[in-house]
This record gives sequence, structure tokens and C-alpha cells, in this order.
Amino acid sequence: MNRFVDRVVLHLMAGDGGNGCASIHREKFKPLGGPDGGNGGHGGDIILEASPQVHTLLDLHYRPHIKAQRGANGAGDHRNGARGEDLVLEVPAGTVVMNDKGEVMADLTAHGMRYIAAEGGHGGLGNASLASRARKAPGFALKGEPGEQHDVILELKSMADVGLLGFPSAGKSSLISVLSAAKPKIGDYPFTTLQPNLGVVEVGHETFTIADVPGLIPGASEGKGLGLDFLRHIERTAVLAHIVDTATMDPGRDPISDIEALENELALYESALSHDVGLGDLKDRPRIVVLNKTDVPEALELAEFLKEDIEEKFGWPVFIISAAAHQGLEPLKYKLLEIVQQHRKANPKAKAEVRTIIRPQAVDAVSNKQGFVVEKDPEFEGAFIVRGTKPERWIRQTDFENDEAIGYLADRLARAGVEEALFKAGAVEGAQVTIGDVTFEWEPMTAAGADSLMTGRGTDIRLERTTRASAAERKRASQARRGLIDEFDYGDGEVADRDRWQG
Ligand SMILES: Nc1nc2c(ncn2[C@@H]2O[C@H](COP(=O)(O)OP(=O)(O)OP(=O)(O)O)[C@@H](O)[C@H]2O)c(=O)[nH]1
Ligand SMILES: [Mg+2]
Repeated sequence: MNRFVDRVVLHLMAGDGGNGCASIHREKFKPLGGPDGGNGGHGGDIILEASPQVHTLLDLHYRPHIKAQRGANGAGDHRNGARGEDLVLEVPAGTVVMNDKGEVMADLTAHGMRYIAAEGGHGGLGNASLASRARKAPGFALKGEPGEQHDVILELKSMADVGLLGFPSAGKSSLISVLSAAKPKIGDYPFTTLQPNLGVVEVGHETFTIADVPGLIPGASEGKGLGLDFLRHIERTAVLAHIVDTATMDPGRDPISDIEALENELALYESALSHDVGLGDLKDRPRIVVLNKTDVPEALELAEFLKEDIEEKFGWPVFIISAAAHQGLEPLKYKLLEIVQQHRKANPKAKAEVRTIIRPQAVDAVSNKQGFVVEKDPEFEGAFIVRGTKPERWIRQTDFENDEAIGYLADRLARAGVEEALFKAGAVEGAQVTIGDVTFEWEPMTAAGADSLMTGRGTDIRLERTTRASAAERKRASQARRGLIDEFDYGDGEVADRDRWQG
């Protein structure tokens, strides 16, 4: 028998972005070719997709460490790195995705629904893409951004319309086996059912699904028996059916106290989902009571004797059946279908067309038009923290070994208005400013200062090297000086773009 796993913690590592390349086009007689470094490819995402092919989270249980492919680095000659391949993990419909704080991030209720659980890092731009009027031959490129890394918790909450509740051996599995084609294990010992079973019930042209979960006993909420863990599989149901054993010889047990005992446990079950699926708590779900095993004469007597009392006491419809003898099943089926249909009308199904759930954006990026916020650092007097998707990405993409790259970053931050926002927030020169993982001393630039930080040529040594001319180049240069040839005409029909490459 397959092991059934309905909760796993996954350690996700989306693909890192590839690094951009800083390269200068080199050709004989063309010492000052333009920047031709290609961009790094984006890292692969890790995507969860609800699929009809899988019914448990077992596979993921055995390989909880999941890593998507990184993007390839850019290369010279304008070659861009390939994108890392996305990794699609199939999960059963009904899988709820939570972050490590237990907050629900997505609920994959319909087949085909997708959720990007970890996003690949952006590839870094190569120096060809970074070139601009002011920065003609950048001597740096942007680094690939690391892919997202975090844990997610997956919980399977089966998609059933009807949930069966009852003591062990009450006949839940027997009932599902006579109502549907499902063939769960049936036994005359308690806790025969160790994993939820789903069955499809046909009533005329209509169908609904029914979930059989392991039996509950008093104290289940404290972990007695198999505990309440399996109740998550009946959380989405439209109706709960109490299956009551009216033939039990157990002293101290009778149908009414059985129902009350399970209701007590149910009241203690707290659903993580109640607010998100709009179904409310399990304890508020409609109920019916099914008095089973009435093929036993004393049991039938007891059931008929208690029927009215139960209806009055709990206010729920009561059905007298025998799963073993297939008695009383038709009225039960029709009643269940009726409640399920009412529920479906009131709760239109999640639209399967919404295939990809876009990840919720960081609050700051949504609420703020600029895409970032400046906050006072709660830990240091006079220090500030800049939060926002973009500035944080820019930091991650910066090669802090390269002055020119740092200059580019400073320029970018100033242009995005971070500088101004820091001033407004009361930051002064030398203030400690943190963006993402990096903390630095703030040296404000005026708009003019920003310009002076940009150098047309850059500090890339490959550029420096081009100024150490070869013999052929020296010859060209002297010919050009004497007006014999045009300095920018390489004789190959291609005229170098002075404006762009000659600073
Ligand atoms: N006489 C009689 N026995 C029944 C009836 N329904 C179930 N049983 C018997 O009761 C015992 C338990 O039945 P199951 O269907 O396995 O009970 P369950 O509620 O699924 O039990 P757990 O999975 O352990 O919680 C088995 O021996 C069944 O044959 C019935 O209508 N009449
Ligand atoms: Mg069972």
C-alpha cells in the first residue's frame, strides 16, 4: 500500500540569475571596439501545479530539497546566457501552500492551477546593455541575482463534498464502499482506516465526493488515537455526516453521547484555512446523523427509539441505515446531494482558468508609487533602511569590488529618488543606510555630483589595455595624425561610432 503523506516542508532554492558579462569587442586594427558583453539568463522558478496524476505529497516527502536551474552567464560578442529551466512540481488538487510562518500563500484547488513558490533570480545585464550616452563603455556588468530561497509548508486538504465522522468501527469505510466504487479497507478492529479515502457517489446524473477519515475517539484533540490531523481532509466539505454505531456493546456508549463526544473534539479543532476558503469553522458546517448497523435487530430498535430525540436535541436530519445490508441508502444519498448542491450554489467553484496565481507583491512596492520606502533603523540612532523590490535587487546585482559598478548603483538610486527620500527622512551625510544585505555610509550626490561619478571610459582593465597600442595600431595612429587616413575608418566599410565609443 502506498504511504499517504499529507504534510511536507520543502526547502526551495530557485535558480540564481546568470552574471552579465563585461567585455570589449576586440578586433585587429580596432582597438576601441564597443562593449559587447551579453546578459545573464534568469534563474529557473520553482512552480507548484495541481495535477490529477498525483494524490499524495509522498514524492516530495522523499525529496524535500528542491533546486531549480541557474541562468547561464552572459558572454562576449553579445551572447546572452540561457534562462534556467523552471521546475514544475505536481501536487494533488487541494494542496494548500503556506510560508514558514504558517500563513496561507496559495490554495491549489483546481487542476492546472499554478503557484510560483520560489522565484528565480534576475540575470545581470552585460555591459553592452548598460552602455548609455553618459557611460559609453562600462567596465562592469551586473551580477546575477540569487534565486529565492525559503521553506514552504504544503498541506493536502482533500476536495470532498461530504465528510464522514465517527468512532472507530462505526462503519464509515463500509458506507463509502457501498455508496461508491471506492474499496477502502474494512475491518472489525478500531483504526482500520489509516489514511483518508475518497469515493465518488453517483445520484442520477449528478455526482458528489465523499471522504472517509480515520475514526476519532474522545481526547483526539490531545492526540489520542490518530488525533485530529486528518480532519483537514474534511475541511472543505459541504456537510459532515456523523456515522453512529447503534449495535455497539460497549458499556458507556450510546448514540447521543457518541455524537456529543465527537462534537467536543471538533470544537477544539482549529482550522488554518477557515478564513481563507470562506467556509467558516468545521463546527459550523451542516450536519446529518447516520445511525448504522440496523440490520442487527436490537440496533434497529434503539435507532428508531432515539431518532426523534436526536433530531430534536441537535436539530439535524437523522437517517437509519445498514451499510452491510444496503438498507436506507437512497434517501441518504438524495439528502446529501441536496445539501451539496445548495452549498455549490452558495460557493461557486474556484475558477480553473486562473491558472497561475501571481505572487503577492511586497506591501511597500504596491502602496508606494516609487517602489520603495525609507524607514528609520530601529536599532541605530540616525540610521535608515531602504526597503523595496527594486533597490534591493540593484544591491544584489552590484559587484562591490568594482568602483564603476558602485557608481552606477549610486546613480540608479539617486535617479529612483532614494537620495531625495533619504534627505526628506532626515538623513545626513555619513548616515548609516541599509538596503537589503548591505549597509554603507551615505555620501549624498547632487544631481551634478551624480554626473561626475560616471566615467565614460570606466576602469575595466581590458579597456586600459586597449590604450597600450600594438605596432600596427601605433602606425595607424601616426597616419591618422598626419591626415593620411580617417582615424575612425577601419577600411572595412564600418565606421566606428565616435559619439558612442570615444567618450
Ligand atoms: N452488522 C453490521 N456490521 C457493519 C455494518 N457496517 C460496518 N460493519 C462492520 O463494522 C466493522 C467496522 O467497519 P468499518 O467500515 O471498517 O468501520 P470504520 O468506521 O471505517 O472504522 P475505522 O476505519 O477503524 O474508523 C466491520 O467489521 C464491518 O463489517 C453494518 O451495517 N452492519
Ligand atoms: Mg474505516
